[in-house]
Amino acid sequence: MKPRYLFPSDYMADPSANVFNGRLYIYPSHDWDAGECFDDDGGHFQMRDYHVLSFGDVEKDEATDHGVILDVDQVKWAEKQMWDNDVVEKDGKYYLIFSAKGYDGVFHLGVAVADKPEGPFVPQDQPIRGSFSIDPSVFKDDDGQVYCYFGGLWGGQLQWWRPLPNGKAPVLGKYGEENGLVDLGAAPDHKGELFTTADSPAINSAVVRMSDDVLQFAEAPRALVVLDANGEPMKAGNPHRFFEASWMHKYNGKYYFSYSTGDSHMLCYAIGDNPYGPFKYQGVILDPVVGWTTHHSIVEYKGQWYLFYHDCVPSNDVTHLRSLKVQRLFYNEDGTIQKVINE
Ligand code: FUB
Repeated sequence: MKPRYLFPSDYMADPSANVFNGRLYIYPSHDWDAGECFDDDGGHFQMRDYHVLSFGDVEKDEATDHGVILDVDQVKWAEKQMWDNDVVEKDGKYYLIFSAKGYDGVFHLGVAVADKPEGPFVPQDQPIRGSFSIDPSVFKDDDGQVYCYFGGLWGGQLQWWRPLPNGKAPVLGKYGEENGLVDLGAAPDHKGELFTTADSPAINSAVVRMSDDVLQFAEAPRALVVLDANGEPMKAGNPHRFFEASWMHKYNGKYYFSYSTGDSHMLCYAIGDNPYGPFKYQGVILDPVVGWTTHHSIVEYKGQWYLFYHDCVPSNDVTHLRSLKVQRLFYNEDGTIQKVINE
């Protein structure tokens, strides 16, 4: 199968693919050019709403666009920048977990609930207590527990977080020890090593178990550690270190954490034995595509595994306007993922 653009009639990105009731649903970010100039913090990504797309045959069918499922004007706490989202089903309800910037200038995660995968989704009045940063991916394990993986550097503000010791309850607030957010002030130079040196441990993504009603964190977020080939936490100077776009899937009983390396533009993955890790780095799934960002999801549908991602070839606007793509994904016998070639 050649890589396939999934929705040529509009610009969308950050595809979170899920199979609900035997049908494939994609929850993307909805790109548009709001006239904001490009900056390294993603200030040009001024997305306002989410659509959901669905497919019977994802290799052949045109997307069914179910329309707007949530608009920033419906969300009391969110001012702007409706970035990546994902949906999980629990006990017959569908929970959209999304990232947006609040009136406090901080990215938080919110929840909106629906009776059907295509919505309508009704948002909660407040963000998740103690939530921060961007790019939530929600994963339901075989025992029914739901975990949220999230975080993004630079404009995604993950560098403001310092993980709390396990067991401390998160508290809503901008900064302070209670929720693990530390005010580091304005980043002096994002292209530096983010308040660390190349030999310091990389800044980790976050993982947290959700409450049974999927509306709150059930615990304080924990650091998700990716180990390098030496079994050491990956270093900040490693081009394969985490940056954003967390995704979790399970294959043959193992936990596969995949992510974007951001400024080095790769999709990479690591394997662990449980939802919290640690995860051992395995390799690159996708080399850099045309565009400033890379983002993805991995899902099995009708007996075939797929990689969903985006690039900027159709728009030729490498910063603002991204297009959704799909391609088949294969495993080797030892459980490693075969690199996907984008051509
Ligand atoms: O879509 C806005 C941001 O761009 C996402 O949150 C990042 O993962 C990157 O794709």
